Amino acid sequence: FSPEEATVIYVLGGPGSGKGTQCAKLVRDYGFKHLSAGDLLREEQDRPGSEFGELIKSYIKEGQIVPMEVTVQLLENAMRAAIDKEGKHMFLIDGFPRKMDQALKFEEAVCKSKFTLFFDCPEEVMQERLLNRGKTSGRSDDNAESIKKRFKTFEETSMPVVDYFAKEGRVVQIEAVKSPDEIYETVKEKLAERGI
Ligand code: UP5
Ligand code: MG
Repeated sequence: FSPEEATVIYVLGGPGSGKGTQCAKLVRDYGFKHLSAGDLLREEQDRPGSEFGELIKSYIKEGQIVPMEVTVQLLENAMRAAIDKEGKHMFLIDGFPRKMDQALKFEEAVCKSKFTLFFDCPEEVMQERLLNRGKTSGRSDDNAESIKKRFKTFEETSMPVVDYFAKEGRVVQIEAVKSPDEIYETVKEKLAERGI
């Protein structure tokens, strides 16, 4: 994708930090196309005839990162469809890239991001949110055992991506402990500072 074709903002943060919640507000007010890598993987997992269904299922339950070829392809297809069918050019890519190889591959082969919105939240807070959501979400990874694995993967594998972009001055960090509306006020201010 050329820069005229697509503006990409990555949305990162630990499991339960509120990425999806904040993205929904941004879609409402700014007209971004929201692409959650996790949602795309869950859809692919449930798609009849998918050759990746079983693989995705086991990776998600174990809190592991699905091999990047699968995720990058799903994202690329979804971006192409949004441009062609909806005329959308501004993308919030939520929960991706969460491993260094994905980050380098996507930036080189698909589209360079404008910056990363990073939601910073302590594990205790995220854990409480996820266990609470688990009562009704039906998500296979919203249980204490999977949550623990997701936190470990986030610290070991995904934080290096955030650190890498931060070194380049391309991270907008937001404290994500207060209420969704309070956090969103900060998000809007920080986006305005970046000319959005
Ligand atoms: N909530 C939200 N904000 C709140 C607030 N300020 N105060 C109080 N409550 C708040 O929120 C989580 C819950 O908290 C909700 O109930 C919400 O109401 C409440 P949400 O906005 O959904 O947080 P989010 O950060 O989006 O949490 P999510 O669970 O989606 O994060 P994950 O990053 O764990 O999940 P994702 O779907 O991105 O990935 C799932 C799995 O897919 C990964 O573990 C991995 O196995 C796989 N994956 C890959 O392999 N590769 C990828 O590139 C991406 C995913
Ligand atoms: Mg999410």
